[in-house]
Amino acid sequence: MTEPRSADPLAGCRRGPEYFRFLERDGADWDAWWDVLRGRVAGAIFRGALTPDVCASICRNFWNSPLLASPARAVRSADRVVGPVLVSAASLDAYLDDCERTRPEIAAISDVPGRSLPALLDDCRAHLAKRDVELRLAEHGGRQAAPYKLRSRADSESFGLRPHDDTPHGWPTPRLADFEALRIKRVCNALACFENGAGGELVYWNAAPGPEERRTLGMPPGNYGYPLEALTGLEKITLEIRPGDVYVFDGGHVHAVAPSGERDVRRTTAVWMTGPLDDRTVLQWA
Ligand SMILES: O=C(O)CCC(=O)C(=O)O
Repeated sequence: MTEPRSADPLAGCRRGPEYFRFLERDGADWDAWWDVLRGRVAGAIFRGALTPDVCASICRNFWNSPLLASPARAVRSADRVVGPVLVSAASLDAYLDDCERTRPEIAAISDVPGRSLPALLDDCRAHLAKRDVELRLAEHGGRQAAPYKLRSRADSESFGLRPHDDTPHGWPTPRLADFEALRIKRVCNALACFENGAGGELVYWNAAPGPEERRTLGMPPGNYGYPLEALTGLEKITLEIRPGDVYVFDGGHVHAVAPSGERDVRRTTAVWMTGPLDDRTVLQWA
């Protein structure tokens, strides 16, 4: 069977079945996480890694946060964010200012009874340390990035996030050129879901476009979303995302958040980026 003509520009950037899949586990499995970071498999999802009580407490803190009142740097009006938004920061210094401004509030929102996200990240750090790999926050000029941001999206009719990738090809690099995170070998997205209604799945296409494919599609450097026509006919995974799930995936593959099936949806997550800087260091930032 011939592929639809529109899928041709991305035909050369597919991966085989051993790679293009999500490992699915009940609870956290840091070996699986490590397999994603070192490029053995596209993604991993840990179902119920956070308990319903932890998720409910974090949501309560998030929706009551004083920093939510002015989501000045949110990318779209439907977003509610506590934490920095790197891609829309005016400069690296402005981003780091935002990291420092929001750090105490992010910690306070996450500080709930039970095993919360910081405890899970400590486990991940300890697991990597056993492999002689240091997990640390990305830095610049002695200042540290945020560990994650908290974000809620409220779309009901359109994609919660349009198809995009998170490689540096799509970043506004001149402003951020000196950030060490730009030098990582593989960009991975990591998330923890605290609440979600119907819909809002992660849609993940078998295409990891590089600069050449982006040029063929007519996408200038820094362009964010892929045209939907370019994805027609491509293999994809649609992954249900539930409260309590923690997941990580290769951010070089085109991915999107599906529309919600509800009128008044809250899809609230912690979001961060991670990836290996070298054989001994994994960076984390938001
Ligand atoms: O919310 C998700 O499941 C995916 C998030 C994502 O693609 C992003 O933040 O770039």
